[in-house]
Amino acid sequence: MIKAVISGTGLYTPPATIDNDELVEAFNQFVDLYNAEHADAIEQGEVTALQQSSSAFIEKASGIKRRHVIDKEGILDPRRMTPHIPERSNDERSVQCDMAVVASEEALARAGKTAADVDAVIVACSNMQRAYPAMAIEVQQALGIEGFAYDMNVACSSATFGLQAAVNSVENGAARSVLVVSPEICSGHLNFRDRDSHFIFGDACTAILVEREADTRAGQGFEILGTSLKTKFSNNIRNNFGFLNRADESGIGKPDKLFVQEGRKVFKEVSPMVAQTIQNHLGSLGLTAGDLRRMWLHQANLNMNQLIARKVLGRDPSLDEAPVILDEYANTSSAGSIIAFHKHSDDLETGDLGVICSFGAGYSIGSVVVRRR
Ligand code: CO8
Repeated sequence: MIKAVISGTGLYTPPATIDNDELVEAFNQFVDLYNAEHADAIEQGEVTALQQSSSAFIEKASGIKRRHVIDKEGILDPRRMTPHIPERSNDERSVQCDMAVVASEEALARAGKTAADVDAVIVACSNMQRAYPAMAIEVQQALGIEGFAYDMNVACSSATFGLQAAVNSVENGAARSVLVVSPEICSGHLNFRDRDSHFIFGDACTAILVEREADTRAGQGFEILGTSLKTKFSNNIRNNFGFLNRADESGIGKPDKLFVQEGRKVFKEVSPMVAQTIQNHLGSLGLTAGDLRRMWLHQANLNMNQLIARKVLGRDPSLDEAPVILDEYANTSSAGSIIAFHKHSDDLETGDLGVICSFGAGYSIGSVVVRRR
């Protein structure tokens, strides 16, 4: 039987950062402008005054300290509050493709492979910057890969669902190796005017190379012991942006065409589902939580990750057991758990077990159990 391994990972981190104080300062300037512009309506009770944001709340509620973004100026302009990412001509590479190429080249280099060794590309992320042609086919062309490519979107769980698709393709012989790339431009679909969520997301791109074990060096990378996916429909994380928006003008400009969520409900409903999914997955592989050396969890909220790890392990996790990158990156949707894996896996020793687990809109949960070779 063909076995699949993760032989290399890559990461593109946009150079621009916004810390909480900068973000809050811009938000509060926007609030002052808004409240001044609507002063009469607010006084007459027709409009609700907006409230200021606070860095202390953001760090306490989420653990986020800063985020990397494609464009800083547009987000921090209180009259704009949206990244400025100029459209490119059809003859130029798209922004997502540029990010994907950098992350993929690092994954290939770390695996010691070239484009000629790869048969497929999956671009798996929350938002594609266009409907078609598939972003993955553009990335395939940019990297010079033969074979096939396709896009998939399962929100924050896109990368782990993409990993399962890659494992399937490798193990059933459809491809020798597959690149799973997650170019997340979360700032493009974040409402920076919404106090409840303006701090949540950042931008980044990850890439993972999944190969046949037989094509890799002994001791290289991670054996994939199994993947387990779970979905359950929920409206608590939703984005109604889509191609039918133009067919009903009454919806244009409504906030639901960007990311919206019931954060508290998500926290309460998703955390136990994730812990259960990981435990069930380990059980199906004949393993227990005590066998785990590390958990690379989706990076949305620090308190949520600590709760999930506590439920799985039966005690508080150490930072070494459940590493955190969301303080630096915020929530980068599907890239988050892979960034944690990319940055915190080189120190594992042969035989060490870990789980990559993402969770988010859908609801969707993806668990991937790996063993250091
Ligand atoms: N500053 C100051 N005070 C604030 C702020 C703020 N910015 N925001 C809210 N408050 C206030 C509230 O008004 C409230 O006040 P009061 O108690 O008087 O009513 C108080 O603070 C508490 O508010 P919340 O109950 O909302 O705060 P929580 O403690 O629940 O924290 C979180 C909010 C951080 C959002 C938390 O609920 C959370 O992280 N939940 C989980 C969210 C999650 O994991 N979501 C996953 C989404 S990711 C995904 O799948 C998306 C994929 C698509 C990506 C697309 C990119 C855009």
